[in-house]
Formats: sequence, structure tokens, C-alpha cells
Amino acid sequence: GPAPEGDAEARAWLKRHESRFGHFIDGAFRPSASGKTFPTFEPATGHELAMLAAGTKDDIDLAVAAARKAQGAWSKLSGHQRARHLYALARMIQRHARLIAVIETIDNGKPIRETRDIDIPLAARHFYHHAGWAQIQDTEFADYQPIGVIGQIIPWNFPFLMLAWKVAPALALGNTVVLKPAEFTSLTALLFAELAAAAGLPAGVINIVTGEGETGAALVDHLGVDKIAFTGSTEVGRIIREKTAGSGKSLTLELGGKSPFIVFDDADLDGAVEGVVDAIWFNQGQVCCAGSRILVQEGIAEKFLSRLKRRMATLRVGPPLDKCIDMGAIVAPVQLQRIEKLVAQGVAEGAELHQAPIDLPSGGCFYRPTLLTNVQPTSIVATEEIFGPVAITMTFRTPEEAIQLANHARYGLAASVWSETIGLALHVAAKLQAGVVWVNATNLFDASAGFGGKKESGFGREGGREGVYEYLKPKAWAALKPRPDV
Ligand code: TXE
Repeated sequence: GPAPEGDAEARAWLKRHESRFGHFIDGAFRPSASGKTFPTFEPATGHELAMLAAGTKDDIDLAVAAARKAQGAWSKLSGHQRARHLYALARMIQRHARLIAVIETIDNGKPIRETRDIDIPLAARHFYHHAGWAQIQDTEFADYQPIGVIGQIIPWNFPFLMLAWKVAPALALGNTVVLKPAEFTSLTALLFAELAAAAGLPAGVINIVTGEGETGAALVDHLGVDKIAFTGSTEVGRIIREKTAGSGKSLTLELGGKSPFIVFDDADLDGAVEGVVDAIWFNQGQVCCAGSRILVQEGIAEKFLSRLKRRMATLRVGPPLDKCIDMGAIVAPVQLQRIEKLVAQGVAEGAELHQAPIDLPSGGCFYRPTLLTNVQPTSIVATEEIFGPVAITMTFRTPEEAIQLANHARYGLAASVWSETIGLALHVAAKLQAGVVWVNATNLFDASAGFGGKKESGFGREGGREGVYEYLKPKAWAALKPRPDV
């Protein structure tokens, strides 16, 4: 199909930078102190896209110092003044939405329809929403103060949106930031830095240090960081939790999931089928709250699964810049291999494999929409997060059995319940161990609703009032004030 809007601009942007990018520290781009670089690739073609600076402890030192220096003045601005900066960032994102969407799609492999209609608009919305909190900070949160310098580490599945989820609330409430984007997808963070500077954000308020896991580790270890906010794998989350224990740093973690998608026999089946499309094939299934365990009531299982397989066969997998595409590329070969390996293990354990009979483009990291049936609850594919376009299905007889199956997981991020009997849906929803439960819906997000996990999916909330408190601490004198009831 024709190139999407923003394509020429994106190519020009890469060309202007000669596809080489440094860190963004204290308001300017600079190479790594060590001179080290690493390549980033385009998942849909496998071609090298750009060279990025590999951050070490020295770069983190500079970035944290810049953030510390900026934090005093930034926190002394009135909430109203900070709100104006957030509004300016939101408008800047909207103005350059097409450019950001194309860069994101090239760098990550996700369909342009998603970056254009979901990722980037939601990111702008996040800045608008948090401008509102900044606006009322001085009156609503007079007993609280900013935490200080925040170290933020984000994953590659929603690179720009995760940046917004992290940066908007931190800045709104008077903190400054050192952000470490994921090594596969750093480009839109660097573009954001450029846009933020153009929007007049003071130097040092946001600093971006690119690199791999070791760069993130240096940020976690830095003594000048007051809080770490991390989204990523459960394994790395655990390491960070251990490292920050006893360090005095605050911490929030948003980790993996294995979210149940429960279909009762009185559900609107066509609606539920579309729900699955969104739950597991949106963003190639690389979604922390993906509905990856489809639990279907026994009486309708056959009918539901045959409709679902028919729908799966119609999905269009291909070059993500094509506007007609439903599913693009997996972010990197290592992730593709991980998906292939887990599926093979599941099949070896007795699962039945169903894949859309689609020709995949050659050269890039593509994987077919996939369902696994006949899955035992103890099978690796029933317990491990696959983080790809692969759902498993299991059946249940009673609501109690559905709840038990759904909660049989170490994770507790999200859940989705489908029934036309609202009393049943709410009864089940209340018993699910999940940070968010959707009824007759899935993947609904809004900046005003706190998002986060239970169990091994992490702790802390992003968005809404709960998310605001994650970036504030009580003022010492608040404790000294007389209690109103004494
Ligand atoms: O994640 P990592 P990976 C899950 C998903 C996926 C698996 C592996 O199941 O298949 O994790 O993905 C930085 N100290 N999720 O390996 O490594 C890293 O550079 C500090 C679910 O890509 O956790 C990147 O910026 N930072 C998830 C970020 O952590 C470290 C989204 C996340 O990468 C570090 C992503 C260290 N020691 C993966 N090591 C979700 N919840 O949505 C790495 N990093």
C-alpha cells in the first residue's frame, strides 16, 4: 500500500541524524563517555536502523547530576507553571503524532494503525491528564512534596506510551527524570527529548540514557536516585527489588502477566471473539495484560473455538507500515525464538497447535496468530508468559471452577470476563486476583484509571490519583500538625 502519512518526515529525521544518536543529558545530545555504541534493527526487515550510544556508569552519573541540578528549580515552579509545560508537551506530541507513529512502527514492528490510533494519542492524553494534576497540586497535595530524581526503566512493547506513563506523572508533580529506554526501541524516546527541548522544557528535567541491561543496572545502583520505576520482565523486576531493598529508594514495578479471558456460555460470542483478537493479537501479543489464557465454559467451547479459528484465519500479518495490516513483526529475533521455543515445548507436552494459514513476509521477525488447545493447567504454556500472538484455551464447567483456574497463576495483572448476566460477571470479577478486571471488554486504558498488578505482576499504580501518589512523599511537617480530632 501507499506509505503512511509521516513516512517521508521519518526518513528525513533519521537522515538528519545520520542514523547515529547520543544520550540526551542536561538539554543536549552527547555521545557515551566511553564512546561505546550498539546497533538497533528494524524488526520487519532485519535491517540496521541506527547506532545508539551505550550508556555506562559515567553517563548515568552525568544524567543524575543534571536531573538533581534541575530538580530544585523545577519543584519550585507553581503547579500551574508546571502544568503549562505538560500542556506544551502534549500539544507537541499531537503536532508531531504522525512522525512519532512512523518512527515507532519502524523501530518496534507494530502496525501503523496501532501507533497512529492508539499508542501516540494515548501518550498525548497522558500528558494532558497529568497537566491537570499539576494544576491542582498546590491545593490538593499541600502536605506532600516531590520525591526528587526518578530513575525510570521501560520495555520495548509500548516504547512511547510507556515513556508517557512514566514521565508525565513524575514531571507533573515536581520530580526530574533519568529514563533508560529499552535497547530494541530507543528512537521515539530520543525524538521525544528533541521535541521537549523545542517545547521549552528546562534542561535537565528529563534526561535519556540509552543502552542495554547494564545501563539500567547502573541507574538502579546510583546513590543519587530517589526512586526507581520499572516496567519489564519479572526476572529483572526481582533483581531490582533485591538491589533496592534497604537502599532507601522508593520502587514501583510493573511486570509480566498471564491474564485470563473467561467466556461464559451466555456471552455474546461474536463480541467475545473480537475481544480475543484484541486481547492476544493486538501488538503481536506483546502486551503485559494480554488475555493469553482463554477459559471457555464447556457447553459452548466447540462453537466458540470454531468461530475463533475462522476469525484468526482472516487476520492480515505483514509489513507494519501498511495501513491494512492487523499484525506486524515481533520486536527482535531473540523474542521470536523465545515464542517458538515455548510453543514447541507446549506441543511436546500435548497441546494441539492451530495457526492461521497465512503466508508470512520473508526477512523479518514474523509469527502466525496461534491458538493452543488441549492444554493442561501445569503445562509450561499455561504458566509462562509467552509474550507473543499465542493464546492457550482451557474449558471449565462452573463459575467456581473458572475462578479457580483463573487465579491459578503466579501473576495477577488483568482479567476479562464475558457474560450477558451482569450479576454473574460482577460476582466473578470480584473474586479474580488481578489489578484490573474488564467486563465484556478488554485492553481498556485511560490516564485517569490506575493500572498495575497484584502477586508477581508487581506493585504500584500508573495513572489516576493512585499514580499521582507514587511520585509524591509526605512533607515532614505534615506529621507535626495537630490532628483535627484532638
Ligand atoms: O525484558 P527486560 P526483555 C517480559 C516478556 C518478555 C520477557 C523478556 O515475557 O518475553 O520479559 O523481555 C532493562 N537492571 N516482558 O528481556 O530485560 C532493559 O534494558 C536494570 C514483559 O526485553 O526486563 C529494558 O530497558 N534494567 C514486560 C527493560 O529492563 C535492566 C515488557 C526491560 O527489559 C536490567 C517487557 C537490569 N539488570 C518484557 N536488565 C511487560 N511487563 O510489559 C534489563 N534491563
